[in-house]
Amino acid sequence: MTHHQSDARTQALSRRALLRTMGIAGITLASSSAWADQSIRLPLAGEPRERPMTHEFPQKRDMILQRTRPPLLETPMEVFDRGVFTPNDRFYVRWHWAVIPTSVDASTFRLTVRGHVNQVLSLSIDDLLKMPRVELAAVNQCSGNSRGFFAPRVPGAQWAHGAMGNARWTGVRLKDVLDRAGVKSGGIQVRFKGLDEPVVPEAPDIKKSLDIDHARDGEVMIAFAMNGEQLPLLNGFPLRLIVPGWYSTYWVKMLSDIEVLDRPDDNYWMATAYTIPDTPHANVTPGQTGVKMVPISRMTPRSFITNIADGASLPSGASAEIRGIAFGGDTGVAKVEYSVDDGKTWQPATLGEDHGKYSFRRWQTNLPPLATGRHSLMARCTNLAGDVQPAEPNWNNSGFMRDVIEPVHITTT
Ligand SMILES: Nc1nc2c(c(=O)[nH]1)N[C@H]1C(S)=C(S)[C@@H](COP(=O)(O)O)O[C@H]1N2
Ligand SMILES: [Mo]
Repeated sequence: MTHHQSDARTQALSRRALLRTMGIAGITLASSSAWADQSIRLPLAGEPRERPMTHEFPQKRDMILQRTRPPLLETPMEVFDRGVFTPNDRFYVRWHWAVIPTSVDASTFRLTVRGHVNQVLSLSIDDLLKMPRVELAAVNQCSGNSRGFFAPRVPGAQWAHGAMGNARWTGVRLKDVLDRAGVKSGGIQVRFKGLDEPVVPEAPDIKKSLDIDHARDGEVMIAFAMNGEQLPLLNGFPLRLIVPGWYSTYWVKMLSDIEVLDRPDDNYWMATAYTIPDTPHANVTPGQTGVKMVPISRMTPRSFITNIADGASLPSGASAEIRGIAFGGDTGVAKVEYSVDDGKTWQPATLGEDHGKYSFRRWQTNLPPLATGRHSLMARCTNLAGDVQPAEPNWNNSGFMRDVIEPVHITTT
């Protein structure tokens, strides 16, 4: 099947199921006393490395608690070991403002399309459900995923590798919605905003923009379903933007407002926040000044070993399976290789099923028997454009775009 074809499961997504009001009113988003007493140790660059686990957020099971208000919940690595799609109730959560809507009534919800268009639209979920549907698998990754490995440390959430997830998204093409409104000539960008509002009125509303050609490429999607179910509230119920291959800062949640602009968007969230050095891998030296900054955009290839934790010990002489996930960034995975000798030599791993170029891809291999001692296991992904993960970590003062080969250190005894 092509990644645009719906499968039987999502065909079955009923109108009723999608229009169900998502309400968590009455459940406090974060009752501080209610953490599970469990904690998890993350292999971060600096202390503290312990994080509490929580199961107290609506529609979420055990998650790593990075911050309570706004909710920042991380997916533990073991979840990525279980399957190529990240379950909705283990999918990471990130919001900027502490106050987010705790319920949305899908039957009265409207998506506005306005600005440089022939006709202003106010679309109900029902209107969208009547339009042609598309589906694709895509990785949603925060720009700051893995920030906690930056050395020297940078401010911001100290994520390990779990500010990412892969899902099958179902919705309508943004292009079809824009065509319905009729973009006037001179429309050059499209700006997106969700229902969340800043806590203080002077703070800038979160708005993100895409160039008009990108917005109309037929891949950018307004999604109403994730892995065959309505979106969890914390992941943007009832609608979110999907920008395949791009960092999730553009994947606006609770999408309620689309504005076609006839001038470049210079709002804070485009011009100041989420910019990166215009250098390979957004890499600079700490303290370096005078670097040209550009908005973050495409993702780069990454890969992870998911079944062996850093610091694990394995029996020597026995052969062990290693496996994991990889993604190509803004194109597909061409190959995943592994190394057991600190990256001196590399062998190809076996790739799992291809769910489309924006999806996670599973990989696995059997290690040769290793001598007693310490070893570092590595995986590296090359994408279809020939881009390969670097051996040296990048650094920038926002902690964005980490994509280095991530070794897992083990001891064989
Ligand atoms: N409305 C809204 N959309 C948003 C954000 C937000 O704060 N508000 N944060 C963005 C960022 S930076 C990330 S990483 C993703 C997180 O998506 P998730 O919570 O579904 O994993 O949402 C994006 N969309
Ligand atoms: Mo993000």
